[in-house]
Amino acid sequence: MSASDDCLFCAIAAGQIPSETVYEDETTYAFKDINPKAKVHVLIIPRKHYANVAELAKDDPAQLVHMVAVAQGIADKAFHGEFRLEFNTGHDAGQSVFHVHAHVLTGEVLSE
Ligand code: D5M
Repeated sequence: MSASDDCLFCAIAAGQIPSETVYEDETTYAFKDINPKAKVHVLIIPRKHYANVAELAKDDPAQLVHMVAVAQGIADKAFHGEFRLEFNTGHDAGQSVFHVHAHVLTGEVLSE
């Protein structure tokens, strides 16, 4: 799937819109969520555009596996390796940006 010209997270991954980088490599970009729900709240995205995690899993499962490894690395540094990983999938599930992103919540003991 090609990048969408009006996709916020494509623009962030391309450096066209500023963000606070946490991790990056050739395929993957991670940055601080603008509205943190935990002491450490990072979004991990593939540089390639996929609308949601189901599309990503179908088209490039290795990229999804890599994103889990990136989440683990962030949590290893921030909070003895423990973290919550969320993919809101669809408007009615709370997805507001339609470029797949993993929410990594860590850095503190999480309730629920
Ligand atoms: O999550 C979308 C998330 O994206 C939400 O937690 C806010 C975050 N967001 C939106 N714009 C920005 C920018 N510009 N920088 C950093 N974080 C941002 P969803 O699961 O789609 O509701």
